[in-house]
Amino acid sequence: MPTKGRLHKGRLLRVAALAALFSGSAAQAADPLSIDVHRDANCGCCKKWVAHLEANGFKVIDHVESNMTAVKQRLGVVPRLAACHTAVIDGKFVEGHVPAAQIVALSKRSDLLGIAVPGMPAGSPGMEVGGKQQAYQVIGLSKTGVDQVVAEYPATNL
Ligand SMILES: [Cu+2]
Repeated sequence: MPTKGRLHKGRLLRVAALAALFSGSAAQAADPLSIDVHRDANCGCCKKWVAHLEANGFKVIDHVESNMTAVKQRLGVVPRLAACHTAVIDGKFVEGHVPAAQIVALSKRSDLLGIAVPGMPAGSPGMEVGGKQQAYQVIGLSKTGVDQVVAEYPATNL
């Protein structure tokens, strides 16, 4: 049955391509991007980051956690990339104060386990403190465990 198998696969690929086309336009129109956010109850900057996501069209599912260290371990956030809150979208982690635009860009990166803004840099979304702006990077963690810079802020010509 090898011939039959091949035909079937080709048809599946076409259906997948069509589905991708349709879901792309649907996300633009009505369907907000849904993201799970895990945070500590007393985290103020986490709530401000959630507000940043909502302002950018995300639908946030809020989870108040008692043990964020355990959550990060479960979701594959390595300690060197850790910040405060940990979000999950489409099976990938989003750690710390990542700008919404980078979460949208993450959907095209099947090579990454997730992205992070380590620490709590001033001037990142949710970390606005009197107009202070620290330079920071958005780091992607590859499936092979390698860090790579996916974006730099404030935006340069990278
Ligand atoms: Cu924070």
